[in-house]
Amino acid sequence: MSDQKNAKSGISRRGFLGTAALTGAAGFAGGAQMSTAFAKDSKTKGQSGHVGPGELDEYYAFNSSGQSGELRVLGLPSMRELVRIPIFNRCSATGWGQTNESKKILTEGMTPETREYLKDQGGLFMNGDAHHPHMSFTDQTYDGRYIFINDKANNRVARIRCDVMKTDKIIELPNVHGVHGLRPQRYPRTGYVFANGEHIAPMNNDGTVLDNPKENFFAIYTAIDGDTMKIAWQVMVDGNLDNGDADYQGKYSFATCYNSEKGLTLAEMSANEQDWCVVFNIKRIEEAIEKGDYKEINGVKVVDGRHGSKYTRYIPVPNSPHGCNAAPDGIHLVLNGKLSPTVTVLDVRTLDDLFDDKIKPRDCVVAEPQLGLGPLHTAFDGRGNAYTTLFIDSQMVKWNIDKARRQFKGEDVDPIIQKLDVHYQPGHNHTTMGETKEADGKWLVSLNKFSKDRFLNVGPLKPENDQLIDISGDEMILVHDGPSFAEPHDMCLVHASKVQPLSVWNRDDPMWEDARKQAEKDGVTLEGAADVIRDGNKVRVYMVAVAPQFSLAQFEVNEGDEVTVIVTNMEVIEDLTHGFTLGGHGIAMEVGPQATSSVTFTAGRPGVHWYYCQWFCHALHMEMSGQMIVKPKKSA
Ligand code: CUK
Ligand code: CUA
Repeated sequence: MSDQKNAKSGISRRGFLGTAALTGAAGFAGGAQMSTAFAKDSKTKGQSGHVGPGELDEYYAFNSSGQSGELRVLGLPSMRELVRIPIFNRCSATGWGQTNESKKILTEGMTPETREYLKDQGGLFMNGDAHHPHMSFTDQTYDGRYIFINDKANNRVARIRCDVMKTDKIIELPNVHGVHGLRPQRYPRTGYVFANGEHIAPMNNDGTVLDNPKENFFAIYTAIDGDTMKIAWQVMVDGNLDNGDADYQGKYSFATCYNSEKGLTLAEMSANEQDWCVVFNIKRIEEAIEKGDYKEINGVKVVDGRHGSKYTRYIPVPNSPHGCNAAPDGIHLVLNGKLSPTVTVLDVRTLDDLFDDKIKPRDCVVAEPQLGLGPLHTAFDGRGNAYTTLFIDSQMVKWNIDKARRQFKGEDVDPIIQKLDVHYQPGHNHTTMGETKEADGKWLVSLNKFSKDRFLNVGPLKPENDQLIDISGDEMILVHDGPSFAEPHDMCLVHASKVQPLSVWNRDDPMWEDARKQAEKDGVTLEGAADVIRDGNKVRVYMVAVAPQFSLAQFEVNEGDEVTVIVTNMEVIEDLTHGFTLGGHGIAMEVGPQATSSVTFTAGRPGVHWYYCQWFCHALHMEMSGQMIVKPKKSA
């Protein structure tokens, strides 16, 4: 199949994508009649998605929440939401963004420039755009340590601890504008977390260079050390960077580019019939860092990976490619054409020769099947089949990688096995364990951007639709519609056996290290505290929560004092969370079993103010309360 043909189809569809799909008139690819057929099928054959009362799901689904800024944990196949993990957002339930513990995590990885910018604006970003959650790997499969996730809005990468399902590190990436694609290294372990800078900008973006994007504007690829959450190195590249993945061997990583033109307008960005996939040679980049072949920019070692560099290769791909997905066979990488109806398949075994200049970039392409309109992302079943989302066609297409290779060589075979209507306009899709060597081919989730008529009308802002599809048999069968709020982009489907979360916190957890150090200085034992420590106009109020009481029923401060309340939950049994809410002060925090949480505020309102536990914990939960007495300045 010629690139010419692909490119033509891409161009002919560009108008469609621009005028219809992207303006909200999307979704007239009729799915109604098909959905009835599949709903009936799902009752009669295939696996059951039903998980009865008291039964547990087989998989965790770590679901990004896009512009909601958090991570949602679902059970699969039930698609029940189990918990939400705040990351880049502000959370009313847990106090994320307000407790001292969360503020430390939200601020310690900020660049000095951001810290300065936010100084008079509360000190924190209040939003994030979380796209790509992925679990850490050991030896090509999930190891249950961490989930890493990007914030496209404010150039950050966060790490979530899987033992407590809480965010423990957030770093801002200097030199980067819009962290989009994110993937952990698969082998030998994570290791690096690779993050794509989506937007091009001047390297020193201080206002001294404002124009001539082709000459002066670049995108930055970042490798973060997942263990320390420090930046290991960055690579400056031509074009922009969209999605990415890493290989199964620990040698190469990849990023798609949809704006090789370095354009500003839509017409400029989609002018070329081919953009590319950038391949990063990890070993050579590490050698460059060792030898000193880099520039230090804003405190980071930046390697030059532009055209002609020995650290990168640029493989032409039609047309504005989006998703980038390594197959569990450890051999194939699928680049999803978006404006081309094709996906481009690379064989990673050819890459050594490419870097040694023995072959040309397009010699790495071993298949380029035409699948349908708007291919965005691909998932795998571990049996040699791939599943690609077709945004414009509103379909999931199942195809066979080997057949696609044979077709590419000229054999008369059709790699497409089945097309299933989804509802509507799918972006990412995910298979159970599908990005690991343990891909088990049981379930597929299609993250559809539009739900239109699939749920009760909730007004103009409608949910997205995460659809569960049984892929265990020869045929894909639609099993479940799952509404979700703005806006899951990506999901990570992990077998439950890989993750062993705690039920109660360990008292020596580093999360409240600062509170513990302060308590020691104050001569207070957190685990048995009922103390008010005055330190000038700073007051530290230490208390313990055991249902249904706080150890302090009352404390007194002066108007204008800076008050820190430190609450330790001494429950030893699981599922006994307490909280601390201070009325009229905008203060609320979660205190999990065996955890300490703290919050600092100014006592600005003289009078009597009740605090209470807002987590229903006991028959006498309503009585779990106390009073803060604020003495007015004149009487103090
Ligand atoms: S991107 Cu959203 S549909 Cu941010 Cu992973 Cu493709
Ligand atoms: Cu403690 Cu409610």
